[in-house]
Amino acid sequence: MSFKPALIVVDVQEDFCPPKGALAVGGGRDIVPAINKLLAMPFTLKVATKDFHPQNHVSFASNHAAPNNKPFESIVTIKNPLNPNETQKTKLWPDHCVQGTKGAELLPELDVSKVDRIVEKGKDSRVEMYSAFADPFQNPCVANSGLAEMLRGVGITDVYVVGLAADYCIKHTALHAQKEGFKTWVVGEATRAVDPSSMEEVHKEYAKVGVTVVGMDHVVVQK
Ligand code: VGL
Ligand code: ZN
Repeated sequence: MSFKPALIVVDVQEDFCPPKGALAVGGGRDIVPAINKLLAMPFTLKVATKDFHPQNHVSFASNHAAPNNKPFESIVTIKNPLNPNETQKTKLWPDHCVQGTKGAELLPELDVSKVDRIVEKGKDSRVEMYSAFADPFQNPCVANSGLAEMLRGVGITDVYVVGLAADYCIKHTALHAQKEGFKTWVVGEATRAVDPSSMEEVHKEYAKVGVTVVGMDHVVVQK
């Protein structure tokens, strides 16, 4: 079987980065040199994703009533809008990556000229969408970005995931990619976590399903 790797650069956006991001991840900007190095390599396809929410998005604490509306803390139950019998518990955040705002923009230092496709996610106000592939509902899924079809369309076998945040969108995108049948790799140095203390648990989840964390020196684009 031929080896065709894709690079998925997840949510390298102003709102996830110091100094001014609404949901700034510690060291978020520091991963750009590593990501630019990867973007210079001959992956079969290079995709950048953007968290791209409408102002009325369900994950914004500002759209919920007190007392269960504390950003970074409150957990709310949301119903599948297509099937009220299916529910998900989800965390609330400060308003972030609102469509059309500065916070939603990719970092200017990211080498976007090397990116083949941009995928916007989290556009359906009714559902959270950490995975760049789809929302977490299954029965049925509510928002599919088309990413899996895009990757299969060019025969991708392996997916390398980098970007922000390691414990949310990276984790869910990597687990989803592996489940979709792509051999999935996460480049550790090219990610940062909202809560670094959660990463041990994330790595255990990866080990269980076959997602592999690699260093920059072990990224392979040709076999
Ligand atoms: C993300 C929290 C809320 C992420 C997106 O990109 O990891 N985290 N929305
Ligand atoms: Zn978001």
